[in-house]
Amino acid sequence: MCNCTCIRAGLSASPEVAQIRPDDNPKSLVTIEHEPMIGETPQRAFDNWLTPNPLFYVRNHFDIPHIRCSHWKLSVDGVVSQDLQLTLDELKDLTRVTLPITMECAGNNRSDLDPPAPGNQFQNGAVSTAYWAGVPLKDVLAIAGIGDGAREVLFEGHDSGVPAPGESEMPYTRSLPIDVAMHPDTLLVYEMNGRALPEEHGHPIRLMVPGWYGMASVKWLRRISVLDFNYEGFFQTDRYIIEDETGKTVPLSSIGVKSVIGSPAEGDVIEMGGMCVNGTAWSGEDRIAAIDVSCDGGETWTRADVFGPSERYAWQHWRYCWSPPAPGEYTLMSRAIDARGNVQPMKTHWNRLGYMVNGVRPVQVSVRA
Ligand SMILES: Nc1nc2c(c(=O)[nH]1)N[C@H]1C(S)=C(S)[C@@H](COP(=O)(O)O)O[C@H]1N2
Ligand SMILES: [Mo]
Repeated sequence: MCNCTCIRAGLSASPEVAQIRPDDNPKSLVTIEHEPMIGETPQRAFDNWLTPNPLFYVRNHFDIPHIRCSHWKLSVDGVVSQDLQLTLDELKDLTRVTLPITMECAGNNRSDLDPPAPGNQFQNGAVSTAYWAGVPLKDVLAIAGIGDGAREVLFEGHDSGVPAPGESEMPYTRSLPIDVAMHPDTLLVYEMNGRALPEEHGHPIRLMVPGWYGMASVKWLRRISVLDFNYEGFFQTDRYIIEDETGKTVPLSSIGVKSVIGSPAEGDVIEMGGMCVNGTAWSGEDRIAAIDVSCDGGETWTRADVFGPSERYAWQHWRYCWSPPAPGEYTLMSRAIDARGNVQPMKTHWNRLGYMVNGVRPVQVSVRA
């Protein structure tokens, strides 16, 4: 771990975090890969609305770069009136914004796909929620002054490597359309749940694009370039693309509306009497409007109760209290709808790279007398 002062200086909890305390005694991530480090959030952490930092899923393409914040500077260049070189302190002097945001990796639940798709075989755990604090990207771009003809903003991380056999060495880079970059909720963040951004999550500064799959939120930022053309790098044209219903390939952006049942788990045996089905639901395009639950394999649906915080960019906890009518085998399902009318699909649209696995996920349970 990096021991530089900016990590130690972040230890004071901000007020918004005091309300909902993350687990103080975290264990560890479920390892998917050691080098580069990839790990998912363990199931028991999903009862927490906020994911404790050490249990927040990690998805790295390359080795974690070790950055000394005293040496770190953020370059801003390209189609701008003046190039910038900003220190961490200069960024922190800008207006601070804090938002709770759920981030989901585009490959979350990939292991559900049949036939399987290549890539990290994530189960449920490549999704987590934190309070992120930082500065609106638009405020930094305003200082640089966006020039005529600007179309996109490109973000370059400090990490680099060979992303696939036959490719050359490259840094992790992705761009955003200018309107997304200028959205007031698109942030350059330096704090996570009231602590300095941990090394594995992009220390000292990462981009945070609320509502988009995780790949957009570039970690360990070193350079931001305003472009007058559309960037076509590896992580936008070879990866993070999906075939739509017509077979056309489109880049991933917003997180698809999704709900999952946290408990009971697949194969659980339940005693007759009352019990609660618990879960979470989220959507990139809008807040969650409702979650419906079926206990008969999708024949009939009943509205679940929501509880806990309801925030535009964060997941919604829900429960459905159920009294099984008789002993036997039951198939439980949940289906979310967001305020824009996007309905969680009954089946995931299978795709070659295994992204956006947001179909309804049945859970089989036995009820005994
Ligand atoms: N620089 C850099 N940024 C990155 C990545 C990366 O490998 N390098 N991975 C992306 C992907 S695919 C995801 S899902 C998120 C994961 O962020 P986390 O590790 O903080 O959960 O970071 C994104 N930003
Ligand atoms: Mo990801």
